[in-house]
Amino acid sequence: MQYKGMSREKVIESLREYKKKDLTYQSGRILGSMCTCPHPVALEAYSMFLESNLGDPGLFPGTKDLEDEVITILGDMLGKPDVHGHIITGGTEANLMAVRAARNLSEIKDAEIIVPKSAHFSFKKAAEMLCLSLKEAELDENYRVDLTSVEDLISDRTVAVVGVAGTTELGKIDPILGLSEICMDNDIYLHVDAAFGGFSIPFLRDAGYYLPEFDFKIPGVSSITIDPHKMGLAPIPTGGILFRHRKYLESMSIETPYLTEDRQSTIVGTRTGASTAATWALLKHLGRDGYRKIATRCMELTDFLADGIEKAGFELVTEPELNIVAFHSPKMTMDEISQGMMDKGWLPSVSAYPAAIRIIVMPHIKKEHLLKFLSDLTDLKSF
Ligand code: 0PR
Repeated sequence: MQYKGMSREKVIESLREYKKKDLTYQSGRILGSMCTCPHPVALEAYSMFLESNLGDPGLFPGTKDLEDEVITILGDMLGKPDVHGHIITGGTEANLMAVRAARNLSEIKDAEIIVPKSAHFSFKKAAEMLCLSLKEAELDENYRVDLTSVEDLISDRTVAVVGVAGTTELGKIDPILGLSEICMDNDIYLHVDAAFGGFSIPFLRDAGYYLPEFDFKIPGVSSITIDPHKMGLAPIPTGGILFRHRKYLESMSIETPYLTEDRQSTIVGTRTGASTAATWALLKHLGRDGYRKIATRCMELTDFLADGIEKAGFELVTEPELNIVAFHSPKMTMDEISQGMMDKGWLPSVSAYPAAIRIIVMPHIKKEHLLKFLSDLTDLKSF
């Protein structure tokens, strides 16, 4: 570290240089991210609460009230206003908390969890940290978890089953109702990872899209991950974890002797209140109607893009269910498509299963960006 400090001007000027190297959402070049430009109201709220720490809520009772309200509103959005949970750093921490609660409440030794093959890699981290074995259930022809495969994997060591509402690679919604029946029959904890779909499925259903139920209205669902920093338009880091019963949070609470709360269930200790304030502001400012408009616009652009991709001679891997389009070509390899598009300034995201180029049509994507992308893709085909 240098001995003498730099002037404020020099610091900011240097930071601007670093920032220039970053891509921006506004440019329309970020096509494979689940994050987006935070909404201006969220930014204003975030900056008001920068010093607030929900790790010591007695010092920040106003922020704690905001968190309680946010959890109730999210619970209401997902079929159960009287849920218990926290605003945390993101989907990884939420999934880790859910699996931890399931493990802690069970007496089983050498416990196992069952996740679909399409589950996010955060479950691998969770299994490793919590010393659990991870079993992967097969998918059906529509890339949703196969219920028979889940049933076959269940053993007397299974402590949790996971279903995904909006898979990372294809945006598919697993049959949560079927998983709930299996879990209730076997008395197993069911966690739904709606990190991506949680802020769009309820609103698309309002708009008349035919999408299945996935939330607490289904009786076997024990917990749900829902990330405001994805389709919720909140700044990073903002995740959410909701539990049906308080006992799940209590199962992992640790005594905190000198803080203003007696026990803490979150993994992170010092925890920003700014994310909570931003989420509260968004829920109040946009309301159900605002989120419905955002989700519907993303779906309209998704359909436009999917149509254009087919017209350009490429093949969709599957019909989009949420705002993710995945495609490949019968004539070009994935490397050829990916390199060709990179040469034109795009940074395509390549999914592993199935191998495909994947575009997530987030709220920062405009029609003009997609027109340019489609024109470059069509050019690629003519080589
Ligand atoms: N669950 C699901 C279904 C997810 O898709 C993700 C992340 C997570 C959990 C974990 O969430 P956090 O990353 O908030 O912990 N999905 C994206 C992914 O890993 C996240 C992402 C975001 C990736 C922006 C790239 C990017 O530029 O692919």
